Amino acid sequence: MAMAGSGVLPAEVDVAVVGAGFSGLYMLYRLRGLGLRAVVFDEAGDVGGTWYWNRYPGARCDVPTTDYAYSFDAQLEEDWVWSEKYAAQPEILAYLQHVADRYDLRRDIRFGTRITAAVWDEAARRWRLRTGDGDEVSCRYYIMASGCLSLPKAPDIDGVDRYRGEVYLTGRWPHGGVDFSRKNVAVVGTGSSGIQCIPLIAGEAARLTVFQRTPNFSVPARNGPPPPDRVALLATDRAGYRQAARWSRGGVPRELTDVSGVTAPEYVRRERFEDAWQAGELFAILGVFSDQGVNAVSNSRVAEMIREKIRAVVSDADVADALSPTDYPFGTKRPCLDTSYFETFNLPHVRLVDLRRTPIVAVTEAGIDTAEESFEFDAIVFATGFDAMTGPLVSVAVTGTDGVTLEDKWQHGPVTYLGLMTTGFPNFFTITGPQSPSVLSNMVVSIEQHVDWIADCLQRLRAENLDRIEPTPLAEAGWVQHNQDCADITLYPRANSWYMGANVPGKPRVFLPYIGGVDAYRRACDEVAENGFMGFRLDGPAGSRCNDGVIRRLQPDMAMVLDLVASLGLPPIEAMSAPDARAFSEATAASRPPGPEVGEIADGVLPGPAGDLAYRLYRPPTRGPHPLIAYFHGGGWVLGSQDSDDPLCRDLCVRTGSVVVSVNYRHAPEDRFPAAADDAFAAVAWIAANAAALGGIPGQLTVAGWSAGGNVAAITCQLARDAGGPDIASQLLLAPVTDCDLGRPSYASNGEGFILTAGLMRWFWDHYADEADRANPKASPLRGTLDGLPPAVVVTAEFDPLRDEGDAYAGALAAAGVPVRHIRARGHTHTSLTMVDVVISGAPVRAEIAEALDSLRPEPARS
Ligand code: N01
Repeated sequence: MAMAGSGVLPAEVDVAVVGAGFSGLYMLYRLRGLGLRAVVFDEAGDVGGTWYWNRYPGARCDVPTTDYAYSFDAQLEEDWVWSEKYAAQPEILAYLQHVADRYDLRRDIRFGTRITAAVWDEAARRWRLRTGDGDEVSCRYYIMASGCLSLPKAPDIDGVDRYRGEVYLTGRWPHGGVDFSRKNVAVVGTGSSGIQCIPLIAGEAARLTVFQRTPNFSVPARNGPPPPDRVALLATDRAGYRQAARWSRGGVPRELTDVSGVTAPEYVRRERFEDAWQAGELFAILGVFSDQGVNAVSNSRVAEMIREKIRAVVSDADVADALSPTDYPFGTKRPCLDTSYFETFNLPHVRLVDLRRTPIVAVTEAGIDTAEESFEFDAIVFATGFDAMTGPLVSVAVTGTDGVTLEDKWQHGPVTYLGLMTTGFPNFFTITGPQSPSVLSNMVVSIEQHVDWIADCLQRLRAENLDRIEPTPLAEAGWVQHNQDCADITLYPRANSWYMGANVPGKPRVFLPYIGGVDAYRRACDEVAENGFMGFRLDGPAGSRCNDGVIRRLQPDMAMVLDLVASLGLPPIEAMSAPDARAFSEATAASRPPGPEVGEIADGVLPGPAGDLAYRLYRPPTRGPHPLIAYFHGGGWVLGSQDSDDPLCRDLCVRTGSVVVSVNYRHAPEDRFPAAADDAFAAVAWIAANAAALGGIPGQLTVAGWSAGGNVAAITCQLARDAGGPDIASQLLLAPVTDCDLGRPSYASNGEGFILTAGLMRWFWDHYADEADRANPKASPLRGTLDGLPPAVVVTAEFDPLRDEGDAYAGALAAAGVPVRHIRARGHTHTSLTMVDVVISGAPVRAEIAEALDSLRPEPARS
């Protein structure tokens, strides 16, 4: 057989690797270091991977070369000097060839060899691989280092085979280059490949026609010498710089901003944008504002400033318009770095055809027919992209345990643990696989992290006399969920991008990479390994073991908030006096986002049993009358006011279309049990009696509250039932205090580290009620009689110490025959749902709450 490696292909090796690009080369280097027998296969004629195939004019990296290089060998770094900030393809290929030579890697690489099939042999605990030449090799471990963007998408246009002129695919460019001079050329596609090659082809061709289906955001690369500041940093502290990259969000050290694109003044927004524009770096333009990836308003501000730049460059206003993306948020399709891309469209021999206005009908023998015109060309360049991330993996017929193929298993989208392995395919690893940061990061940093993790794993298995590793279904399902949670809080799923699989007809629409960040991802992988390879089943001669579990269960934005809170090292509230605790909670509330706009906000007072009670009324922007919600704030009967849950009340008002009346009540320790409950009951009676005057629909009153407010809301419903009024249509209890027993399991599992602690709850109870009073249903509504209560929406949060008592209340209500919608907020904490526009993952839960409340209303009142 044809081999670039030396000797005959061995029948058995320890490890087989597919791909000889950045991943495969470093993997081979590490495997050799472990003394494992390894063989690498690559279809290409030499090393390089992406940089072997993508030889089109203008092909360059889009992460600066100071960062886009291996870091495993400081001497290699010292010895290799990049000529440019963004090196061109020949230089990157030369670098990888140099690496192959330097470590004598080629002798274990079979070039021109494609692996077509891989079958797991459970009896032998080995993979059996078949090459395109029909050879077979068996290996203990099988590693796909096949890249994320290595399988070009076939141009899905009618008649492509009919065309008689020259056809080029950017991802499979001829080695000798192409001479476009004096030719009439078409380029189809305006992704990164199109945007890089279009200016160069325009510089050579007699005529160039660009067929654009979706305009792309692009930023001038400002290529030149490698950035001197970073070169200097590397010279003084290379190790520190690389370590910072490994623990950065995207694999390039960068200071993250906390400037919001929503609240920052315009001059600050422009200044920050202009700096990023001048920097000519993807991570700079993707990080102008802290919230541009998750907030549509913030994002639209960056997008509009880029469109202004396009309009300033492109002289024909219609062409500028067509080149300006408007129908997806900035960054949600991979933005590009360019050199004179938009300027190219000012050249007289370059024409843009906007396929949105005149779609391609077919490729003909002579050129391309659109709905309006027939074009003839000497050459067509397809820059039409790739079957990204999953394509290269499922293009090999990989068959795991029980005869299931990877393609079958992933028919609805990739299912992995850490983007490294997948259940049912033991000893099979993917480097930068789907559900790992990969394409959203500096690839080289992510590649090194994966290779190191896999190498360390194989070393541990050998040391422990184990030889089989496979993720558990539980761990895998948890990781898939976590990936989706991370993507769901961003704007990314809104775009038809290759990140979503949307560029390949028939491919499932699933967000493919992990968007939680290189740093967070590395932490998760490290924790898994440190916890006895949590979520993996390990087997071998030494026996079998499994520390099963889910590595990330918190909602990712809530986890970030908790990390931030922990980093501040704040004193515990329970160590403060009540006045200090109130001042502290008011100060922290002052810096939060305000919540949505409502129609009207008005303050007032209503009569309470021991004097006036202040309230704040929120009216929807729509015409009334509206349903009414009497709302009671949280704060453990000690803290808070009609002001404290402002963002939540606005959100409730807008989502439910209700007038919300948020009532303050007397607080402990000044006014102890049962002052809060008595005030709440009196307030509800007054609101019900004044429903029409408040703009509410009489008979449509919901009593609601969060935390201690949920406690007094629940009690009010019991008191109203016993007193024969006021008439309450429904109750909404958000993470309510329902019982004085602090011994439930959720107090133990969630009592520390989730903002509301067990210690703080004790402090609240101590301030509010004597021991003797706590079991009274007016303090612990769970101990009251529950039949005949209004229909309830009860919301409990997975990581709340109060979860179990909330669950118990929902269960007891249902058992008493009360209609209940119990919403379990997965991955959330006690405070999550109140953190409007901070914990974005709380929004769908609040939407569900609004829908649940609506479903409890009588038919005619439903929205
Ligand atoms: O591919 P793409 P790419 N008719 O999928 C269009 C990396 N990369 O090779 O958007 C008409 O982005 C398609 O239109 P639409 C980088 O991560 C990096 O350019 O689907 N048009 C789109 O305009 C990048 O994101 C560098 O509506 C059709 C284009 O073709 C990724 O690789 C350089 C069509 C494809 O764009 C992929 O980039 C190059 C059809 N039937 C690539 N089908 C660096 O700078 C597709 N299109 C390092």
